[in-house]
Amino acid sequence: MSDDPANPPVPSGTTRGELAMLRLSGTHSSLDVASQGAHVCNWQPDGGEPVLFMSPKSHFLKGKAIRGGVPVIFPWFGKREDDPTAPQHGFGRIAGWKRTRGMVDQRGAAVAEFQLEDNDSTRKSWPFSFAAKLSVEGHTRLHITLEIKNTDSKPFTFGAGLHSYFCVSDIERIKILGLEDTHYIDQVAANEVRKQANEAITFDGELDRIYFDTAATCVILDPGKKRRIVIAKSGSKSTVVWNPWAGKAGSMADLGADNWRGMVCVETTNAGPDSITLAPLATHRLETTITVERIDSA
Ligand code: TA6
Repeated sequence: MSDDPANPPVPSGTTRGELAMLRLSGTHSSLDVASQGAHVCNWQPDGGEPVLFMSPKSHFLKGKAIRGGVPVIFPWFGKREDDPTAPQHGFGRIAGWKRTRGMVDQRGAAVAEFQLEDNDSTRKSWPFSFAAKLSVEGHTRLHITLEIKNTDSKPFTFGAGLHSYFCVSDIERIKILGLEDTHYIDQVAANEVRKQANEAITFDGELDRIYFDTAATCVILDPGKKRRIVIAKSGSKSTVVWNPWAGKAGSMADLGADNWRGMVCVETTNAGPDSITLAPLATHRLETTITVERIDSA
């Protein structure tokens, strides 16, 4: 059971703030998922600490993005070039998804499924018919799949992401492995394209990068928590790494100047040049699998 103030235990079929929240306690881990955004808010292996970061200042209000967990980004990543009024990261994370499954299965895995289809509101900002399904399994690992089906009569192109926030001991003490020698768009340097040296990613200030042409598994090495978090993926050729640092965090009401040290985002995405074009009736699957391994403090 979570004793983390940012992730108070919630019984299954309950609410957090204004949002319906499903809580499932499997044989190996517990899982909280909000129906708004089909948003995985907490995954905690039994006997371990929460793996996903949740800001203690996060709102749980209808129509507002949740600051932490795994926001579902769809049908665009970041800002809309053609419509500055459109919500950043699309409507997927703030829409009301329909829960179609929620149980602990016979293996003891906590499993849930959510569906979202186009409606008058979505078509106003994105004039296409689609069927989206978010599946999550919390067991010895956390496995999340976002399926997008084109139910329209014409092709469409979209961006997407599983925008995972991870709990870390201290952003200045962790390393991220897996993106060595990989090109990235540097979103804190006028979107310049740069190349990661043959070394791990470390943090000494705001960092916001869209690594592209990469299907690599990433590892968050966290000696302070004596653990490695392994993030494997499929259906994605881009990985976004982000920490806002003190300045930007201080300007974010739902994060605050004293919560940025304990988080890092390593996001499984179709972002930047990795947008997806689907023909009618075609489906795209974006998957992330998160595993936690104990290490001796390095
Ligand atoms: O994680 C990459 C990013 O696009 C950053 O630029 C930052 O904006 C972050 O997403 C959070 O976005 P949000 O709309 O949730 O504040």
